Amino acid sequence: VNKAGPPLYFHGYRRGRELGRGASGQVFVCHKKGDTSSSGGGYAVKVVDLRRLHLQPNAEREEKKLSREVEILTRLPPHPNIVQLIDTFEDGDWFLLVLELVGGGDLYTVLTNREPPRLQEREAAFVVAQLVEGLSFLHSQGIIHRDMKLENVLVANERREKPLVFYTVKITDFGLSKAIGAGFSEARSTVGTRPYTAPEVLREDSHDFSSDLWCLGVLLFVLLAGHFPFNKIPTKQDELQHLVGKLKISDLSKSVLLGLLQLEPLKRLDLAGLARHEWICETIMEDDEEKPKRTRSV
Ligand code: PIT
Repeated sequence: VNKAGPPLYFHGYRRGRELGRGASGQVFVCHKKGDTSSSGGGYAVKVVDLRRLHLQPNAEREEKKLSREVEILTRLPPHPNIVQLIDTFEDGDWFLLVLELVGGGDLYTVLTNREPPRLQEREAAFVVAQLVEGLSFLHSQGIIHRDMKLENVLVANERREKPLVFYTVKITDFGLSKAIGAGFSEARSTVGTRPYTAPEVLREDSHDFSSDLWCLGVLLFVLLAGHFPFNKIPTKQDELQHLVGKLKISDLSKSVLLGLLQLEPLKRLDLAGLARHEWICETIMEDDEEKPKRTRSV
């Protein structure tokens, strides 16, 4: 299928080196033709092979996912911790999403290139603080990401040799995201007539939002431990307590992890709680030599 590969040139862009590939497509660096700025500028382009997509047994679902992702990204105002969509094109058998270039690779790769494969607690706190910013913005826009994982957190490559405290991180891949509320075609249907609707049905939205925080808990566990907490979600909260308890990390880090890895969504730490948690506040406020210039533009 499409032996020639994705187009080298499209709508005034030239495709460059491959940045990565996922289930939904390949991502390349790309440049605007005639853009002579030598400042290392450029874009990323995600190319989706439409012929392959249409041949899949679940083609209809895949198409819907793609159009949902494009709809969400198109409507989302820019935010420093979200990868921005620049433009979309259809070119023959290819669908192209031109995105903001985030050149430092994803967190999964960053982690696997480390020995041992984990972050210092301080680095993790800076990463999570930015993910809280990004997720708070998404949730305020009625978007649940639903696929928060290391692969979907990109790192800006400002200074490779520095600890991660110096980098901006950005959330990407809205292929599984859900939009709730006004204006979206996938608006959640609350069944029933308002004054009669049961509280648990009304609460459903906040349950959904809190699922992003569970994922964030798993992500943070991997960042700090260097391995996944479990293959299958434990059935008892005690088991999670034990998994976190045996890590060689500070008590503050453990308390954040346990706050996020709550089986019961209503007991789970929320974004506001996380943002004002001592683990984040204290770390970010610490005034030492390593403190990055938070004001630097991205
Ligand atoms: C990079 C650098 C960059 C953007 C991306 C990856 C984008 C990844 C991506 C975007 C999607 C998606 C899956 C992956 O569904 O600047 O290494 O919209």
